[in-house]
Amino acid sequence: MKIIKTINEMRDFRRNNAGSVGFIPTMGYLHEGHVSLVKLARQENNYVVISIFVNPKQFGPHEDFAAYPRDTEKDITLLKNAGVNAVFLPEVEEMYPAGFETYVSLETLSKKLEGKSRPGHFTGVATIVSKLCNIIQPDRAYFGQKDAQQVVVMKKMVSDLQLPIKIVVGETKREKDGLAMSSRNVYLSEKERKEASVLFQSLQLANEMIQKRERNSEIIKKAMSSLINETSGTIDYISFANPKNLDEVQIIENEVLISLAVYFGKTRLIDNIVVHSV
Ligand code: PAJ
Repeated sequence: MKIIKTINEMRDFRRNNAGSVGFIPTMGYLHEGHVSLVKLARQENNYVVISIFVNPKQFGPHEDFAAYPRDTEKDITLLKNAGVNAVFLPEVEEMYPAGFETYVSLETLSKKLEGKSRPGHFTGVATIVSKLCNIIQPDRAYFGQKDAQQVVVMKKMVSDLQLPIKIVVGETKREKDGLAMSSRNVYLSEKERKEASVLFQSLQLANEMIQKRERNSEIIKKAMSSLINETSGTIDYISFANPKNLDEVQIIENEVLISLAVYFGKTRLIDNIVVHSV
C-alpha cells in the first residue's frame, strides 16, 4: 500500500496505473462504515484509493474542526489489512493555498436539511470532493447512505459538472444497538452513548407507523420526538423528504427519506432511513 502525501505523487500514481480506480474520500478516524466502502470498491475496480483529509472548508466557525478525532497511524494499519492500494494524505496548505477562492456550490440542494443547520457545509464538501476527483481521476467514487444528503449532493454535482465518475452508495453500518457508526461517536459520554441508540429506535418507530398505514408525517414526528425527549438528547430537526430532491413531504406516498439530527451535549449525531410505503 502506497502512502501518498503530495498532489504530484498522487497524479503520478494515477498515470502509472492504467486500470479502473475506485475512490473513497474520508476524514479519517476510520471505522467499519468506511471499511465497508473499501470492500465495495475492491469488488468493482483494479485499484482502490482512499483519501484522509479533515477538510476545514466544510466545518462552520463554531464546529469541531480542531477537535475532530485524528489517528492516522491506526487508520493506515486498518487500511493495509483492507486491501487498499493507495492512501492520499494531502496537507491543508497544498489543498487550500493562500488566496484560494474557487468553490463548487449547489444552489438549492445544499440549503435544505443539514444545510439549514450547517450553512456552507455542502459547498465545502462539493469543493473538496471535486478537487480530489480532479487529482485522483477515479472511475467510481464511494459514499455511505449514513450521510444521505451528501449522496444526493454528490450525484447532482457529478451530473451538473459532467464528471465521468459513477457514484456508488454503501449501506449504513451500525453498532449492535443500532447506533450508526461515526467518527464523532467517541465524543459521547458513557450515558450519552447508551442513549444515542434512540436515533435509530425513533427511525424504526417511524417505519412501523408507516407500515401500519399512518401517512401524516407530523403525527409520526410527534411520536419520534416523544421517544427522543425521554433521553438527554435535543432534537435539531426531524425531516420527512422526497429522497431525490429533498423537498419536505407532509403526506407520505411511495418512498420517503426520514432523517434527523440530535445533539447529545455538544455532539451532533445524524441518521436516516428510506421507507417504502406500499
Ligand atoms: P467521513 O465522515 O469520514 O465519511 C467518509 C465516508 O464514509 C462518507 O461517504 C460517509 O457517508 C461514509 N460513512 C460514514 N459513516 C458510515 C457508516 N456508519 N456506514 C456507512 N458509511 C459511512 O463524509 C465525509 O467524511 C466527508 O464529508 C467527505 C466526503 C470525506 C468530504 O470531506
